[in-house]
Formats: sequence, C-alpha cells, structure tokens
Amino acid sequence: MTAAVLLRGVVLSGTGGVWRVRALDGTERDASLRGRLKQESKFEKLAVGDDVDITEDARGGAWSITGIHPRRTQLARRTPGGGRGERIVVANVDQVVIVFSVAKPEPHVRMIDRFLVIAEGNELPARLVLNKVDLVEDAAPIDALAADYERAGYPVHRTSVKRPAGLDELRAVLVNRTSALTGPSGVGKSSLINALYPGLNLRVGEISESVNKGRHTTVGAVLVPLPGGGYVVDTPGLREVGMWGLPSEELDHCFPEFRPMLGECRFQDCRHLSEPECAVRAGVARGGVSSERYDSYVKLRAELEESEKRY
Ligand SMILES: Nc1nc2c(ncn2[C@@H]2O[C@H](COP(=O)(O)OP(=O)(O)OP(=O)(O)O)[C@@H](O)[C@H]2O)c(=O)[nH]1
Ligand SMILES: [Mg+2]
Ligand SMILES: [Zn+2]
Repeated sequence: MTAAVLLRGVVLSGTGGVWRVRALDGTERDASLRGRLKQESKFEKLAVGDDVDITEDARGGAWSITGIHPRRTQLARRTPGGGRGERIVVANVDQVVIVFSVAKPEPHVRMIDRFLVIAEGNELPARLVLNKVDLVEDAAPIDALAADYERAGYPVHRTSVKRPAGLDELRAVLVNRTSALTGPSGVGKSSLINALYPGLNLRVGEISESVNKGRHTTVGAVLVPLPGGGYVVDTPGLREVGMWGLPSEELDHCFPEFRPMLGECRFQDCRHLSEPECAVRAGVARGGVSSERYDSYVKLRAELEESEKRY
C-alpha cells in the first residue's frame, strides 16, 4: 500500500462541491468534500481563504479536502436579529483595503464609513487608499479628508496610477497578507492592481464574475495570488457582507475614535444622538471627533435601528 499524498493549501474559490485549492508550492488543483467528511459540521462551513489539507485518492487523480486548519479571522454575514447563524464569505482575511478616488468619481464619505464599519464589525484592520491624486491640483481637501481618517486611526495611502505615486508603499502593505480589496466602481482598483503587479494582468472586479459565470449558486469571493506572496480577494465579499445583522448598539464600537469616550456618557445605553451629557457629542464639539464621521454614525445608526424593527 502506498502512503496517501497530503498537501497543505489555501482555498482560492468555489462555493459548493468543488473547491480550487492552491498548494504551498503554488500548484493548483480542484478538490472536493466527499462522503463522511461532508456530513461533519465543521466542513459545512468551508470557505474561500481556508487553510486546508488535501489528499489524493487511492486510485490517483482525484483530490479530497481532508482537513481544515483553525481560522485566524473571518469576514462573515450575520443572521438578522442577532441569531447565531452566519455565513463565512472569506476566511483568513488580514486586512480590508478600501479604495476611493479623490475625483472622477468624487469620494463619498458616508460610503467610506460604511465600508470601515463592515471591517470593524468583523474585527479586521482596515486602510484607506485615495487614488487618482494626479487629478487634483489643490491638495488641501485631500489632506483634510485624509486627516479625518488618520485621526480615527486608519492608515491612508495617496496614490496615482497615472503619475505614478504611492505605489511602492501600497505594494509593501499587501505582501504576504490576504487583503480584501473593495471600493466603488471606477475608482481604479483594477488599474492599481495592474500597476502594482504588471505581470498579473488580472482584472480584479471581473474575476469573480467570470469564474462564476453560468452557475446558479451564490457568487462567491475569489482569492488572487500575488507575485511575491500574499493574496487579494475581490469582493462581492464586502458588499455582500453589508452591515446586515450588526446590532445597532454595537455600532459605536465600530468607530475606533469613539471608543475612549464610550464609558463616559451619562447613560450606559447612550445612543449618542440627543441624550444629555453624551461624551461622544462632547468629543465632536471639542473637535476630537470629526463631524463628518459623527454624521455617518447617525445615519448608519438610523439605518440599523430601522432594519431591526423588521425582525
Ligand atoms: N487620472 C487617473 N485615472 C485613473 C487612475 N487610476 C485609474 N484611472 C482610470 O479610472 C478608470 C476606472 O479604473 P478601473 O481600474 O477600471 O476602476 P475599478 O475600480 O476597477 O472599477 P470597477 O472594476 O468597475 O469596480 C479608468 O479609466 C482608469 O484609467 C489614476 O490614478 N489617475
Ligand atoms: Mg475593476
Ligand atoms: Zn453618548
């Protein structure tokens, strides 16, 4: 009897029966969950990004997923109403990279804050990329925008694919990590990836569509290996996660600059809206908390409370 071949790898894509697994040596294979393992509950929740063992079947040629290693992190979609059920969209994401452009299209702070809240809700570190800096002559508005986020504790990158600028710094923070890349259409996500990795020539944003073309299952996330180590995962991931199921009373914790003040409101269950002696609103008045960020909090809080009424 020959010993079974066992490889360790990362799940790149797949949403159901067959999963694409990239072994540590860079080779890729399709592998499936079979028989008894498929029934075991821990395998039901296998996700893109999972760190797995695959084994070649005795007859050769076919590979099975035979082990799943503990997850470092997860980007999950929670069940509304605070139930325990959740769906893991991507496992082992190390950071969320949120790309906006400084012009064409204009940055949308409410949307930036929404993406940041999703990252915080999943306990993932996030950074902001402000692309297309070549399009604006006056840097002052960009500096003011960047300052709000830096003050909240987020690293901000200013980049241009056209000039080019900030690309080496951005590449350096992507290496050897799994980054969920997100942002609205047209801000330059694909252009950035192609400028950072000229050999890759992949259109992030279109990958998942082509991989999932013709399937009737839910469109899943796809991990793209980067030359030099690391992965970017294109989302549907993040958009799909949404703020769905984030309890409204946890929203304040998703604004890191609020956290030092949260124990200091007069009421323990302060919503930071119109309650007296609210430490967060005092922070806004003092200037320690950006009023733009606070406005986002108010809007998102209303949205979450509204959705809770429906469950
Ligand atoms: N001036 C300027 N234009 C840029 C820059 N980066 C990207 N663009 C342009 O912006 C447009 C959109 O870029 P994409 O890379 O396709 O944007 P995307 O974020 O991938 O968009 P989706 O795939 O739709 O989500 C293209 O015409 C790019 O040439 C930049 O740094 N400066
Ligand atoms: Mg794109
Ligand atoms: Zn308060």
